[in-house]
Amino acid sequence: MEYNHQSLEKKWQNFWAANGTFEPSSNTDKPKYYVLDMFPYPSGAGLHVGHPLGYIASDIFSRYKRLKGFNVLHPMGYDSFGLPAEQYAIQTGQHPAITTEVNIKRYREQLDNIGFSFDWSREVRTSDPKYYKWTQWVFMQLFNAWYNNDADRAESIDTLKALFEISGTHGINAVSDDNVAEFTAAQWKAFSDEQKEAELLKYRLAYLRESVVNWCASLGTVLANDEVINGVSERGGYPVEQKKMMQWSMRITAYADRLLRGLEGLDWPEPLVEMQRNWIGKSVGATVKFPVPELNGNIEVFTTRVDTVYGVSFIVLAPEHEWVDALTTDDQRLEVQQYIDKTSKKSELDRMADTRTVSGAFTGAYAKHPLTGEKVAIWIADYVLAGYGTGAVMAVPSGDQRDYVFAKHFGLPIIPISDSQNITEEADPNKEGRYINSDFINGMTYREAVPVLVAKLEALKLGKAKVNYRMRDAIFGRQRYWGEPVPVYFKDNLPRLIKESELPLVLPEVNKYLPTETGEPPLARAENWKYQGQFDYEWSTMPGWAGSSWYWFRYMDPTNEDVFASKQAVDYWQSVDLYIGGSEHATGHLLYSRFWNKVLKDLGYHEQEEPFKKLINQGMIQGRSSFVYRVLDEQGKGTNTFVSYGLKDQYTTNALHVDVSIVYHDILDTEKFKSFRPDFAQAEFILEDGKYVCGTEVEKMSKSKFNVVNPDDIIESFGADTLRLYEMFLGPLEQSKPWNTNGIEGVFKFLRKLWRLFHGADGNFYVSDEEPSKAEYKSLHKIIKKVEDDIERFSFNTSVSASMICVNELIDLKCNKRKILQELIVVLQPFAPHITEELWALLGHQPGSISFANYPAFNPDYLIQSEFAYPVSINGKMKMNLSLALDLDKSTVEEVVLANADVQRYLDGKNVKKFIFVQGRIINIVV
Ligand code: ANZ
Repeated sequence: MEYNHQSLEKKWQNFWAANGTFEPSSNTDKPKYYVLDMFPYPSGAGLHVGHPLGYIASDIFSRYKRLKGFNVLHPMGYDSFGLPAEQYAIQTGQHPAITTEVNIKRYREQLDNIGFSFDWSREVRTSDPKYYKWTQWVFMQLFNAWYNNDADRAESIDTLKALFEISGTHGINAVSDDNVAEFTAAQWKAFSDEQKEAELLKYRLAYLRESVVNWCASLGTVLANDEVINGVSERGGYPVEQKKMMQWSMRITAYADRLLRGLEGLDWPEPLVEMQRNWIGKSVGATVKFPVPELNGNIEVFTTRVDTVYGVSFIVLAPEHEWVDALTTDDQRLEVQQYIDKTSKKSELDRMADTRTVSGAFTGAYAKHPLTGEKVAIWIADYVLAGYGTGAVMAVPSGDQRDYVFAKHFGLPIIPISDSQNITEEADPNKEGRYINSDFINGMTYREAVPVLVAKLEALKLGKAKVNYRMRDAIFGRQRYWGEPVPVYFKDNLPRLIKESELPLVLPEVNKYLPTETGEPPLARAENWKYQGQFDYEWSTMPGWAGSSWYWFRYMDPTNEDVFASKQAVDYWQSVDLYIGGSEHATGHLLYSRFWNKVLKDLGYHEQEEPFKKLINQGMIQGRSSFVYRVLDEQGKGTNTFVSYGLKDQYTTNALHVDVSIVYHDILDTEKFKSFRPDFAQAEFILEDGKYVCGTEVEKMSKSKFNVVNPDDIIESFGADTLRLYEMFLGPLEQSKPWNTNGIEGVFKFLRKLWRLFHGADGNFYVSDEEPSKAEYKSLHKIIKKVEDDIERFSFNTSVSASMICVNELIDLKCNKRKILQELIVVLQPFAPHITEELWALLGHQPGSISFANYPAFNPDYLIQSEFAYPVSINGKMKMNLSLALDLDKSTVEEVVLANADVQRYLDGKNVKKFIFVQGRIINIVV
């Protein structure tokens, strides 16, 4: 029987599906292991060969863990709310639910073809009301919670209300908006219901407030900072402006320190951990107040260098700072207004990135230095960001580079603060400078000065120590249709939750997927969509990250209608042991998920501080594009002639992408090329050696570059097992690497060789029950150990090449021993599950699946070399090999060799003159 991948792979895929092979048992004393993939957004383009890379790796690991005796949860689902389906709906009027359904079907077929061991009975779809009911429920938990700094955890909002009842805001240590009121218990009790609600909203973990957002008018929505690249939207490249809007936000900043501390215990790639650290951006410093007598208040700044306070020569506010208007004098008003207009067009990222241009405007006003009492000019400039610290800085041109450039540009004073450049925390204490020009820190070093200054400012009530985080609260809303409705309605202009029993709040139908004429989000179009027939619902929907911030819990108990996941399921599966996905989610998804996980833990729904113990980022598979070279005429216009790569420098040409499916080993199929595009029908070719050679380049895999390779095509020709092995064989998992089909035949050949080990020369299945030789055992145990070690450290490419070597060795040894081959296929099963399943069945293990065999135990004794196959020569001519124990002495060897029947035949009765023996090397008989 020949190796027929097509029928064999389908057969086993159907078998696994029909038998629920990969549904983990709920009744087992096996240890659990949870392997999770970042679930895909089902796009219209389907999967290309780059997408399954991570899924193949996680599948190999899942299958390996099953062989190792674990009860493995390995689920898959779809992150199915998202912009592309909605953009398509806007263009075509087709409901995004329909587009999504079609795309999911296509994804599922493609995934099924690859033979993954997913437990599809647990599939989730974030756009399914049965799922988003629980996303809405999580939102409710956040709305009903506040962060108690004293307890360092979130608590029910009821405990805050109770504290207000007893002692008002006195002694409350909460994370909240800046503008919270101070009140006594009596005042609280006297508040109207609306006043109470408005005040509580400033503490809730999910809250509504006016914030500056990245508004993208063309997309009709607010974008997160990481969705804005160089001032335009990541998707579509539309302009983005800064705008103040009422927005739902999530108080992730309450968790800044826990998110930072939690990173310590995680087995994650270091660059990813570093990105999260930077994103959280912890800064230890102080706030300092600069009184403004005219306004009867203080400008507060945040500084990491309070020691430089004597070098302050001006103050800079962000253009959006709430005091700008009040401070600006009539003389300066026009200039200030023009400056504000100009900067409002720049995104925050642009403002941070732009370190070359110096710009700003003087408000005409002055503040008082808190220690010297001197006048300090107040400026505005866009290098100061409204949302960081206090949105105001004390400028020290002698200490800070940006302040220095600014002072030089506008001719502002530069006050020296020390006798040396080295006056920082990191400086060598021996060389460290000392302060000058300062009342009471003169002569001190940095380390001495900071506590003295902080104490002094605190005593004056003009400053205090402060830890700041770069991270902001996360905007939680989109003015779009295709997302989860927020389970909130408005009464007296205040948001209120609908009842839990009213979940899910189902996405209503609308006549168009666009904002209304008055600029309200699409949900405002829904007819008769009011809470209790009278109150408006929230019209924005949840952002893309809502559904993915808790989905790993739902897989634990996907059909439960009473809770997001039962206590029993959560206690059993706990958290994800291995998470594999792309590095593009380094900050967004992975921070939000960690945040929601912590909130749900604080509220008592589970006990894990972190959701993903180990994480691996797979690299990207890039495309390998092919090019043809169109000859240009004198006017630079394209002709109908195409010149082969090696000759192109003799002409003026224009390189064009050509579809990789009509190029074989870099040679163009010229006939197919003529039908590739109508204008190529008359194409003529200048060939080299009778062939048209294409140029190549490694680029992102994308339709527009004609370099997309569909896994279905590979599977059709070579099978899923070959695809799986080949994707791993391409190189280390974490690295990016180009797809190059040229090597795939080699992998396919390897599987055919494996198949042939189990079949006799007549093609029939045959294995021998004889006891294997030492050499055969050695080959087997080498691969048992190698694959185990490799899989444990996620080095799959080396496993594949070692397996190829092993099969070659066994072929050389003509091994067809059951005892060897049976264990070999268990080792290879995670990589090539179909062929091994078939061979397992042929070996007689029916019914059943190789998925639950035991990974063979490695025995190091087999690797110790105790025998050697000596080449035996007669008069220097090699005649045969003879295996002998390595520890035999010369006389014993001589005795054994000369007694051997084959040797006797070669000697043909001649007299042995000399017996040469080199231990572990050769035997030579001289006659
Ligand atoms: C005076 C000073 C002197 C500063 C000196 C630095 C060096 P981190 O937290 O490490 O990023 N700053 C404060 N708020 C800002 C804002 N909203 N936009 C732009 N810059 C802001 O850095 C904090 C430092 O960045 C603060 O310390 C402040 O400048 C500036 F020799 O204050 B410093």
